[in-house]
Amino acid sequence: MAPPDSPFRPADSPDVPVPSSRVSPDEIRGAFSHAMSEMYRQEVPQYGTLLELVADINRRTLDADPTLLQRLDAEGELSRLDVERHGAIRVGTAEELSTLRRVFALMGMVPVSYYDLSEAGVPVHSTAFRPVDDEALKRNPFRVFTSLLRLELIEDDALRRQAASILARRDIFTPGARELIALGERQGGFAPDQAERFVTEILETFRWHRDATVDETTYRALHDAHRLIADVVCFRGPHINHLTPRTLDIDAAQAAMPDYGITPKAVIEGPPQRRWPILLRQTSFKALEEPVRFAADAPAEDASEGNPHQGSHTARFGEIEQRGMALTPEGRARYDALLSRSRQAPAASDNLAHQRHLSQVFVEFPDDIESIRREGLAYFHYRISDEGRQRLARGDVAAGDVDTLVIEGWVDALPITYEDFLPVSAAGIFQSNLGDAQHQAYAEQSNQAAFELALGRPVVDEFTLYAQSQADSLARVRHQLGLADD
Ligand code: OOG
Ligand code: NI
Repeated sequence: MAPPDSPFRPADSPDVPVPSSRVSPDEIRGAFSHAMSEMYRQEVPQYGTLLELVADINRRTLDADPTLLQRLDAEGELSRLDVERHGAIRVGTAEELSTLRRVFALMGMVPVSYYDLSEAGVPVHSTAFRPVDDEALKRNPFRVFTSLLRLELIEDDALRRQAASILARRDIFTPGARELIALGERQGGFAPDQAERFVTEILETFRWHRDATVDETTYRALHDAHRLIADVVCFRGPHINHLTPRTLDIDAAQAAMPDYGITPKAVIEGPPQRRWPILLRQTSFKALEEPVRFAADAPAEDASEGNPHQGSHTARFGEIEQRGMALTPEGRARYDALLSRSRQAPAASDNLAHQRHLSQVFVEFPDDIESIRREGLAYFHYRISDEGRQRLARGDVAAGDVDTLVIEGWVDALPITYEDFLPVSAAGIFQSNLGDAQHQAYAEQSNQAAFELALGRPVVDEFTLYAQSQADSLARVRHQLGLADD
């Protein structure tokens, strides 16, 4: 049994015999996400301010829009709103990435999608670890955008070898974490006290360490190759670099940031404001300059400039996001085409002008829910409507395909929330933290096969997940209406 002060309740999952009081992965993920948020609040106080801002905006938005409140409630999204966030980390080796894959699996998170950031001049490729089934997403949709450094993109041979050997010497996991990972895998889960220790030990991997593992000369050399390379290679672990709460009105949040003492990046990434939000819109504040201490063997000539070991590093920032509906490949292709058309004009430096321009370009993307659904641009959950229930009780008989059922009012169609990321936006977020000087392009192609080899398994295709979730809901509703499959 759980000790009396344990935050975990044993899950009732008779399928896993050892230990009998297994904690569900959903609960571990929830506890981990909470612990990470508390740690980041201590490390980056502006993150706490951001949480307050988002809570204020969300409260105001829901007060002003009862329909939205009702819709989020119907979709089971109201309860997850306050705990919902994503984080991001960057790792240096295949072993680090594949061990994280095992860690996240114990929290019910799997790698979804492959993102190539090298096109945007950032020497990493990435995936997002997240829960995938509808129930787990409702409980806590915590996601971690996880990037692997592509050492092969460092041109200088000697520097590349040096970076590799520095990375080979570190272990980003505590011995306790390694033991617990193996134990959790052997048992197929954790007892409450083990789960608690697991969360505590894994948190250490994401902690900020102001002591760099390298001297200043090495840091400079790696930093000059790319600022991100220094961030990944020179520290003990992959410190969490941002945690992003979900706002219901990102335009209001962006506008309110200065009132809370936060300076946002110039423009909101992603699609424009719409009546029916699609995909993902994001904004961030710039990375903080934080003091670091370099390792002792700094070159002697630096000694004349006071303490040779002090320096600073900028990596950690804040971000907020607004999530809309998940698009089908067809919808996504239209989004990508419109976004790239919007980027042909010179970039606007203020957000209002940027949003005006985007909105003009995006008039071509339907903004009423029935057109979006009928044209197959987004994914939906189908549910029997209140009306449908009453008709069934009266003995009425439903017939027809899904469109007919929706039109005749038997079935409600609720858009499925987008749970993933957008590479162009991610590049914009990375870039806003790299300073304008670093806009290099990499000739190297994207390399999903190499990424998956490092990860130790293929990534899951996001479209397959949304399509399956939609198909499941449709099958369920047809069954409830006494109909054969579509
Ligand atoms: C990740 C940036 C991508 C997002 O929200 O698109 C990201 C990073 O800076 O490590 O988090
Ligand atoms: Ni992010």
